[in-house]
Amino acid sequence: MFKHIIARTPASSLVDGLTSSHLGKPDFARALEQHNAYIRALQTCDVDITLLPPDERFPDSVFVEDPVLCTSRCAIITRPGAESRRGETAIIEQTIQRFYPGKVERIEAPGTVEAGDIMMVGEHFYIGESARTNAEGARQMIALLEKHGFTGSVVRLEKVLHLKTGLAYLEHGNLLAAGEFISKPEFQHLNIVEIPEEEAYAANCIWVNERVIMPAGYPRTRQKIADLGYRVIEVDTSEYRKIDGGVSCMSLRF
Ligand code: CIR
Repeated sequence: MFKHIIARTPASSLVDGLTSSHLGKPDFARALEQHNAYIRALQTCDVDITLLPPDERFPDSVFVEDPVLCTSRCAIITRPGAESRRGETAIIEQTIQRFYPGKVERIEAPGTVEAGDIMMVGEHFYIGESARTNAEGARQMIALLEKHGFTGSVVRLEKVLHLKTGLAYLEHGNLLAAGEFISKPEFQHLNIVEIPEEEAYAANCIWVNERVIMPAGYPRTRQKIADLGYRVIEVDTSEYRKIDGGVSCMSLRF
């Protein structure tokens, strides 16, 4: 079970967030409304929520998942691969120190890691080696996880931004997978729920205490998740999709 959520209100500079999509710029007013609805959805999940203030200097700082990995035993401050995002670690560190006194680790140069590339399955952490997380960052991350009694392994990704862009672990052995991840040998021991290509964006969901929060507008995925017995909560993330963000990116859950 998760007890804590950390999120950050988007800054209006969000409209200049990094993107690989051709969906146009986000509408800030809508993005703000969608963020409010996302927080309201989390409020129904038996967690306490820390909402950090916006920081205009960092357009992508609403995506708090990337600068820190929060586990049940330690927090690991990452070193984002995107240079414009590197300063996001400093603006969240004080909050993390409060939740993890004496248990904060960090990734050092030349390693880079964005925690959107990390998926927890029980005591094991899959680390995506991506355009943002390099081999040295993954190596350091695994060493730090092992120091705290966890295990880790590397998954190479070719097409998507982050590991969790195309994967979501919903506990109980259930793994949502899209595109390049459906056939990866390292996940075949799990119950792979295939997300159809036209709904690939919906592979990015979050499990929060037996609820699954997912993006609105993906009916086939919704049905598949509901068929597994979860309570499904849909939230509209259209403005975040325009800058490659989804429901997992907008919170830390621990
Ligand atoms: C970026 O490119 O870094 C942001 N525009 C999107 C980050 C999404 N984060 C995530 O998947 N964990």
